[in-house]
Amino acid sequence: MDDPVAMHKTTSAAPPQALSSDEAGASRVSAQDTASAFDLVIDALKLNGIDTIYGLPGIPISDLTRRAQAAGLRVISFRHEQSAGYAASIAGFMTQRPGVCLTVSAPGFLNALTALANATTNCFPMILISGSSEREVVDLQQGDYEEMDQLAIAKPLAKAAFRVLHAEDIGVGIARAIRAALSGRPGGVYLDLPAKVFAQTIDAAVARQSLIEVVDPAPRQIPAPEAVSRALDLLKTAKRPLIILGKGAAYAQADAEVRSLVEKTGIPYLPMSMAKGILPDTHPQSAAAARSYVLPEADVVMIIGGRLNWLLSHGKGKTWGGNSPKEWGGQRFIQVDISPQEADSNVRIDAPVVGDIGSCVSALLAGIDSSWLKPPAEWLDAVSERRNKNIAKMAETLGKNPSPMNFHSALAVVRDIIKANPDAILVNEGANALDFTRSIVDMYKPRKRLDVGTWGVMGVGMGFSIAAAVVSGQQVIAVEGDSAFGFSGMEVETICRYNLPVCVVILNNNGVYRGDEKNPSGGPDPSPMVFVKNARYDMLMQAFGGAGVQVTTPAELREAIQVAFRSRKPTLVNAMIDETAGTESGRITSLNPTAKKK
Ligand SMILES: Cc1ncc(C[n+]2csc(CCOP(=O)(O)OP(=O)(O)O)c2C)c(N)n1
Ligand SMILES: [Mg+2]
Repeated sequence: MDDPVAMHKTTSAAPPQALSSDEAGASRVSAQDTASAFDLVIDALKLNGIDTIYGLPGIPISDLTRRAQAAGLRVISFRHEQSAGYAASIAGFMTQRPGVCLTVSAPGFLNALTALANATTNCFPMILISGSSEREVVDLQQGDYEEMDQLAIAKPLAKAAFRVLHAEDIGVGIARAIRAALSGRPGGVYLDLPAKVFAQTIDAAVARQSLIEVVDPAPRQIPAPEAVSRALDLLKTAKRPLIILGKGAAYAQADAEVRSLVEKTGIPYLPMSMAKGILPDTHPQSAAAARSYVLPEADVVMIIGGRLNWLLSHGKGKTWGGNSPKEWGGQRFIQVDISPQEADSNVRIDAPVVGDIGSCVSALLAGIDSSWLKPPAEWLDAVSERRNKNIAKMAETLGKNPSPMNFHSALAVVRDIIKANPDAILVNEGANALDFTRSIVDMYKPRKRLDVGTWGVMGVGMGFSIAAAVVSGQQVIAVEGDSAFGFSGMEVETICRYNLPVCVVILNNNGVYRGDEKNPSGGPDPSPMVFVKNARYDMLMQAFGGAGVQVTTPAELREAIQVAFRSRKPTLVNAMIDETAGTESGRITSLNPTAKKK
């Protein structure tokens, strides 16, 4: 790396529009040089190992994007800030370094705010840096260009929010943002940089002094020994134990330890969506295909890096064997989590183990020796029986080749492709397009499945795909509902511009959930649930020089994806799916309020 604290030479408060290659270098500073706020931001990021900015330029940050690129940072410039924000957040999840998103003031900031809030909700480390207007004018509400009190608006949606008013505080501001994003439970952080700051220059020696290389930004948190013993004691009493792996376990990158814990205890496990692949989904202890059996039947449940939120029916109700939606099923819970506030959020946690997942799992493993008894055979056999039955049933469904193609026959192809290319990253959003992909497509490696997460948010698709390709260099396949794709579809231009190995597969059923709905009034407008029939999304990719293919059969779909993977060319496969094949809201129909029927 270049000398990270070396400042770039600046001559005036209004920086030049383009940097000469001479100015791009970072280590030609003499004692009388000054440093601009732009330089300080760039050097503070570089000093902390941040090598990519996801953003969208404009006043007051255009020159920051140019200078960052000149200084060797990778700057990925998007068509909409929301996609840039989602990209930054998933880069944070994949790398354990905060993903940085850079936007202009008010509207640009607001466009990225959804992604910041989503990052906080999903515990992805991200820093949103936005330029902002004159403090004095904003506070008196005098109507500045893009006036908005951004810090106040970001605060309730972010894990932390900071503002820097003086160039010499940029080092501290970025250090605080990095620590806040990464330490403890990760989340989204907002950093407000008013335009006036960018115009400042300070003495280079002062600037150099002001930068902070953050030491140990995500310190290990070792669990208390008594908490570990309490958990192991409870686990030993179990007749029907179950382990649930959440995406926190994937984030922790403690893959070998988690696998070892599952295998040494012999306990069946369920991976949450983004935890798929920590152990291969084909692992004999995976109970994913017997989910509706193991949740109500388990007596002791150890949840690792996951939350008992709606995705797990709040740990109670019929899913867990309770007689009514509020009734507990009687399970006893061990919860391994980085946050001491997580336990008891929904049901009683008998054994909370608080610490970082790697340290907690290692501590649990240390208490498991060769005398550890595997769960009773009766339980393991019962789980296996359900699992094998459901897998056989699924194989039968996947073996069919209906015309028109449906979700199953299309996803059987994607399943084979991922099996043959386990390093490929699968991005996934939609309703039916999401739920069927999650249950049909097995993952073999950790952090390869990136999806709508805790909120079930649409619009992450292209941002996640771009960041996944940028961060990993691996082939990306984005399986998208046609509605889901629409939220970020214009980013196919970004994919083409950076020539990224992204293959977008749209499961096109002409609408939200289904494409066959009619206007109930009989009027000329289409139903709110449907789109233009047989839309040619493939031509959108062609417009920017990528490959666009329309397919109607599994064989054509297979060929199109294989060509995309071989060429690593930006590709969009428009896969036409039976428009009657989906169900309302996919698997979460029950959450959709409808007027009570008489
Ligand atoms: C930001 C956002 N807006 C709206 C929704 C509501 N919603 C959930 S799934 C979905 C689209 C489902 O259609 P599609 O992506 O085509 O999937 P399909 O079920 O048709 O396969 C929508 C709009 C959402 N989850 N997030
Ligand atoms: Mg659809």
